[in-house]
Amino acid sequence: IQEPQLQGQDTGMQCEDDRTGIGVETLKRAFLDNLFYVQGKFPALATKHDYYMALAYTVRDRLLQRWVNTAAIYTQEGSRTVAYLSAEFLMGPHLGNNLINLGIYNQVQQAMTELKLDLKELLAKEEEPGLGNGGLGRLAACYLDSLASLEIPTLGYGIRYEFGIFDQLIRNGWQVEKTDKWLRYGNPWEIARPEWAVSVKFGGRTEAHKNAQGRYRVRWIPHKVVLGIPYDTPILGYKVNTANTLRLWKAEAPESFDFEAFNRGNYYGAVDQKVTSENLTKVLYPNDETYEGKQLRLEQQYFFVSCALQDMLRIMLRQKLPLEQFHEKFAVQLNDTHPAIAVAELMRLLLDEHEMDWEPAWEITQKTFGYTNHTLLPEALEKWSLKLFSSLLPRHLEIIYEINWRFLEQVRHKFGTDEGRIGRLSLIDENDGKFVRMAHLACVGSHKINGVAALHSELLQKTTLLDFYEFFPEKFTNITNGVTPRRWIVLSNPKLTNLITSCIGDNWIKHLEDVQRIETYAEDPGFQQEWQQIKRENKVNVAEILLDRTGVKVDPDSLFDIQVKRIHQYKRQHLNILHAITLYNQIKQNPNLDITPRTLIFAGKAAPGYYIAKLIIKLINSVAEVVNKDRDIGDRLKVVFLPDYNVKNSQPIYPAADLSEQISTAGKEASGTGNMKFAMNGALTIGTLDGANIEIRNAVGAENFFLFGLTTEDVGALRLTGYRPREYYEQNPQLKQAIDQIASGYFSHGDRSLFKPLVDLLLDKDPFMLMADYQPYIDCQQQVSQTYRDRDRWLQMSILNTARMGKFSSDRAIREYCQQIWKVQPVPVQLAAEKTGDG
Ligand code: GL5
Repeated sequence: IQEPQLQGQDTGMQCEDDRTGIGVETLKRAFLDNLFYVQGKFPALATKHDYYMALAYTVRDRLLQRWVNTAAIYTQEGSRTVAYLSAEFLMGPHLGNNLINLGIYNQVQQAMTELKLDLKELLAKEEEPGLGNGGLGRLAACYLDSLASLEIPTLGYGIRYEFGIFDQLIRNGWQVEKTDKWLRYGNPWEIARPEWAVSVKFGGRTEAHKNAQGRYRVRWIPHKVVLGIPYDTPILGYKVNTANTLRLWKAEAPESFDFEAFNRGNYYGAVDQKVTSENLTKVLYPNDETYEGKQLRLEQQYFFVSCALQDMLRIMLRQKLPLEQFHEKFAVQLNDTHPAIAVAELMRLLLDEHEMDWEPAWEITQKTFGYTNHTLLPEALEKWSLKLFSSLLPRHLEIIYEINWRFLEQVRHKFGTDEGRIGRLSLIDENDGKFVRMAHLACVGSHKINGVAALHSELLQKTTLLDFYEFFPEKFTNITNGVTPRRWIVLSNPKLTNLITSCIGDNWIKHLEDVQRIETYAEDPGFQQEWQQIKRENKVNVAEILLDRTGVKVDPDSLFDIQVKRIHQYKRQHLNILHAITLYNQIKQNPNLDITPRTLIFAGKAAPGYYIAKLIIKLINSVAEVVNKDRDIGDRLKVVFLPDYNVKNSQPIYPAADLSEQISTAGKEASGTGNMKFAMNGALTIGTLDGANIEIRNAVGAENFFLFGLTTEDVGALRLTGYRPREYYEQNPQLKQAIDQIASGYFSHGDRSLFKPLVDLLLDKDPFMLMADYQPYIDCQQQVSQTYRDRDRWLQMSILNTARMGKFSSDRAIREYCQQIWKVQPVPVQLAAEKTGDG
């Protein structure tokens, strides 16, 4: 791995400090020292996990110098800061990433080898913080990496869930969920900051009172108070000294022991409050893009938002900045509506706690927030019943009513009394019961609203947020998602990294547009040969993983056709499986068929309560069971489901793909980010015109992308004219055969009832139009198979995909957020040693 040379470091062995030095001898010494003094072990007794911990602390020591310097400079300069509010941060393992960003991967590898340890094995010991469900949480993590790498002062604010996303086991083909106890053996990357704890109120009532100046004010008398304790993790940028902070909040009881209850002899009652308070941050809700109107979830959202805003106010006061400058000090981004209550909370803090008047408080609030929408799916639109909302946040409801009243007055002023429009725009939904609409609160309370890909932003303006777009079009913009090339190329695909760097140098790691320069080698036989060799080695690696975790042996020379993401009907893993069944039937009907051998790899979690998604997992495994053991099929087709998809398990997958499946129903996938990770690593995409696929296709060239299927307009038109899925089934013998086999128990040991709900859904309603897209998909897959046989053509396409993915770096996305929304500038960090010029 090519490594950055960090400034301000003495790499000579003699005078290196054990906590900052990066020479191999120093690293070894520091590592053994940490093994002894932190883990309390010596080599003869140490486990692999002890070694991992010792290494993690050794790396953390090297981060701390930068972290402390960064904080000092931000404090000293009172820098304008991005506060990224997100209910999810899916960070993935820290160790490998920190080694890359510190630029010490090779030295550490050597140090471990000299100590007869294998760095890869130690990296595998890290329990990843799975504090997110999927794309939205991982996007937040990529953005933190880019913000630090671009030297933008940033605080990430979220929740320190004690249990993150569940671990997935596959038992008899079904998903089984297991609690994710990621904190079990301790977390070396975080530092608790109990001195910055804050109190968060819930429930109770409000009352009016007069302040010292005789002015009317509101006081909130809560029913309960919970303490928020911040836990900080350093986020180091690549090739820079900037180390920003991810600040996650844990809930605790203010007084963890009730002496009154204890003295009454009620021991259990005495600890009760502690238990209920700590429940608040116990577990991440495992639903992706579906909200559940649960009280605990609203409590989580309000809890971390209130902690974050109080923390920002504390920082302002410490820096002696007047609160009128809140929006100048902080640009606060709402990652979806999960933190949207922040709009009402900032108003409350400014009005009630800091006695500001409504107008200035509202101006500050609107100038502070930006809102990113991440999905158009109606089931994801958060709304809270007034009953629940008022019982938990009575003061916020009053504030929301006031915001709404003033807002609707402006609407009337602009559009006249159009009651339909007013009803649609209102922050309160009165259609079927009464609810607070969180997306509306976010729109009204922010100065910018963005979607996450061009199509998605366009659809937001034309459909879900049309009325808001008509009212304040100037607030709307698009920022297409991106992913960090540090984790998703450099760390995941070291061989490809070395090949690219050997040709064009390593500037591309910070400026991914530069990777375009490998285009000149796209037809170079020597380069193609190396490209192919690397892909093959990456596939051999995944073949070993699959054998180890599933017992299925796959051929690394077959076409690796991969779909990894959350299991959702709209993502259409079941369309992919219909293709698998079709290939299977083709071979069975013609056993000598000369087809391009394929390995279909699936991975992904289903929300525990999402029955159809779980049935799709069962179907994939059931088809796999039949296909993989059929002697007629041999190595021509294999189907594998890799259990427990998470960041760690995904890292080897992207580099091993020949084909990336991005086959959602057009108009449903807001952006997608897996699509970007695959293409950057040289996979070709088979995909619909959905989300960022459209922009990826434009970037890599239509001739290097396998396009099929209905467009968003087609989907809408078909729905309007009356969609009859059963007709496609009746008119297409291949499709009919595949569906009939599923229905007849061919893949379920004769059980006809097992997949009936899925079959009925497809034939009667087919909400995601698999039946309509089936034949175009099969035809397109046929084209994929043919192209794969033309080795040179395929390699050229693969190289061009990587070469043209520059736009999809999260660095580009973050630059756009900085310029268009946050108006924030880089603040470079120098280490103290650099400033004084001595060591
Ligand atoms: C999502 C969208 O579904 C993805 O298309 C998008 O790439 C991602 C990040 O913007 O956001 N919305 C969402 O709630 N999850 C997503 O992955 O979980």
